[in-house]
Amino acid sequence: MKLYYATGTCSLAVRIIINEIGLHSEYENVNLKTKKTSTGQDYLQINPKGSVPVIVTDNNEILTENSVIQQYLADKHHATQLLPALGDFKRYRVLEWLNYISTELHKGCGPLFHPGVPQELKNDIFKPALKNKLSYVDKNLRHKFLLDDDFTLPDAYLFVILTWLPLFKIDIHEWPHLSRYFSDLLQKPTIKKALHEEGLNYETDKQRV
Ligand SMILES: N[C@@H](CCC(=O)N[C@@H](CS)C(=O)NCC(=O)O)C(=O)O
Repeated sequence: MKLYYATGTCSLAVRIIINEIGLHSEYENVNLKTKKTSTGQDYLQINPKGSVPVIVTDNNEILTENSVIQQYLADKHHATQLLPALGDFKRYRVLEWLNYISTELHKGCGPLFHPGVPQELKNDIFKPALKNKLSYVDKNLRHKFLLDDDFTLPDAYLFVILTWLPLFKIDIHEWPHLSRYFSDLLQKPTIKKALHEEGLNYETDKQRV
């Protein structure tokens, strides 16, 4: 299997899931600006959408879309601790969060990353909208992870989004539960491994805002 990724982007969530399941994978970095991979391939030939993550399965299938890749990996490897089996209602709670994080939180960050969006619009519209959604998550984070004491697929995805907040000058300490959750996740061995593999270090709170 191979993961096409870009450092610190949402593809990091797939890497965390690969580590959680204990899979062996190759990794190839993608330059999202030039759409060239680190071995010089034209990335648009691999994924015409131009985005990461992409996996190439052992059967040479190319699979795109973060949430779907995560589901595929968990199902294929029977990682029911990350995504409960069909028929278990908790599966749909996990998918409910996964979808929320993908469509509301992740895509809510899009305009804040976009250099063409005027700062005023970012400050007046997009930042408050994202903060409202973070408040919603914070209110629901009464336990260790999103779904009680079990680390599941959306926790990996949420973790990655939380690493982006300093880029938007959003201070995670506004939300006590989210802040505690993020600090705990930074200590999780599979996340530490993923960060190390991508040469990232979000260790100290002081660096973050
Ligand atoms: N619909 C895709 C979107 C993934 C996405 O937004 N990836 C970003 C990195 S976090 C990206 O590759 N952006 C560059 C681009 O789309 O050209 C998914 O859910 O996997």
